[in-house]
Amino acid sequence: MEVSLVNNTLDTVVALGANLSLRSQSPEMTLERAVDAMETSGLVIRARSRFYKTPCFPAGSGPDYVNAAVLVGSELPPRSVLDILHEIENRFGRQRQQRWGMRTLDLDIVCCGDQVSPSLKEYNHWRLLPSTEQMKSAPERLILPHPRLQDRAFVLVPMADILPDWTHPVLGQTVRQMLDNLPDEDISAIQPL
Ligand code: PH2
Ligand code: MG
Ligand code: MG
Repeated sequence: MEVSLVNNTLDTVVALGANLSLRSQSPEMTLERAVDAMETSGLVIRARSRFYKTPCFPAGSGPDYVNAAVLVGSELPPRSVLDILHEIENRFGRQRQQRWGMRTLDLDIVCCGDQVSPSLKEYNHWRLLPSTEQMKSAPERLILPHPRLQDRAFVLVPMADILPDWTHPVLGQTVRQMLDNLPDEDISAIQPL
């Protein structure tokens, strides 16, 4: 499902991921229910990607993920959307322990139109952080766009289902162009369920 409105400041893209069952509920079912919960919480789901099976990043660090992306229309600022997402993560058994640890549900804001937040300087700090430092420190504030968006096929492939022509406000590339920059094997590893 593609939508024509791109880079509207109220268009928030949320990436969904899960790689642990929640009691007897599969990651796939958790994502279905999480989308329902987002709607019940007042977020309008304007488009939804397919669900994909994706190898865990970093490689070998856990079971495969199920990943998806949704386009949320909301009058709320991204910080308020994030509060709703965290509340849903908590309801779905999410425990925040380890950076990049396994999770029953992860809901991340990928971008909000062409907002760069909290500032270009802080965004660039996190985007350019060496990968060794990325393991050790995580931003306390919401950084937009998501600093690793351009590196992650498991975010870009689902996003290409819903907003292929969204242009990254700092890198100046569309979702399709960012995907073209990734190694073929990263992309072919992302399989629709
Ligand atoms: N999320 C992570 C860490 N690793 N790997 C995949 N395939 N998909 C994810 O959503 C993911 C991950 C931390 O949020
Ligand atoms: Mg997260
Ligand atoms: Mg995440």
